[in-house]
Amino acid sequence: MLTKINHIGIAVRSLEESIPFYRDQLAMPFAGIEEVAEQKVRVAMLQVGESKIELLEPTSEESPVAKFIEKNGPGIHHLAYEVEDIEAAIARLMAEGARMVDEKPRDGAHGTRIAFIHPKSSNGVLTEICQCGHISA
Ligand code: CMX
Repeated sequence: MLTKINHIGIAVRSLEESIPFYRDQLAMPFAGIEEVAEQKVRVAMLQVGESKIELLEPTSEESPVAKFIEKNGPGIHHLAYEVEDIEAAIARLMAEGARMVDEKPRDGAHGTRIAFIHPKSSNGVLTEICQCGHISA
C-alpha cells in the first residue's frame, strides 16, 4: 500500500527564518513556497533523495500547526507516506480500525491529495498518506 516516505513535516514559526538552515547549510534543493489555504499553512519543500522536508508555517491562530507550536514549540509535526490510490488506502485503514482525521482526501501542497490519521491511533505520530497528482509533489 505504501510506496515510500514522501515527506517529513516540520512546524516552524517563520519560513523565512527556517529555510536558510536547510537550503544553505544542508544544501538541500529548494522547491519554493506555496500556501495551502484549506490547512491554514504556508509550506516550503526541500528535496532530500526521493523524499522531502516540508516546513510548515501557520497562517492563522486557528491553524493546527499554530496549536501544535503553542503546545510543543517548533519541531517534527508529521510523517507522510506516499500511496498510489488514496481512496483504497483510506478504505483499508478504516477497515483495519485506524481513526482517520480525514475520511475523504483533501488537497495538499503541489497538487497532492492527502488524508491524516489521528495521532491517538498511530502511537502519537501524526501520520499522513498522500497521493501525487499530475504535478510532481
Ligand atoms: N503530532 C502528535 N500529536 C498531536 C499533533 C501532532 N502533530 N497534533 C496534535 N496532537 C495531539 C495533541 O497533543 C493532543 O494530545 P492530548 O489529547 O494528549 O493533549 C491531541 O492530539 C489533540 O490535539 P489538539 O491540540 O486538541 O488539537 P485537535 O484535537 O483540534 O486536532 C488533529 C488534532 C491531529 C486532529 C489536528 O491537528 C489535525 O487535523 N491535524 C491534521 C491537519 C494538519 O496538521 N494540517 C497541517 C499540515 C498541512 C500539510 O501537510 O499540507
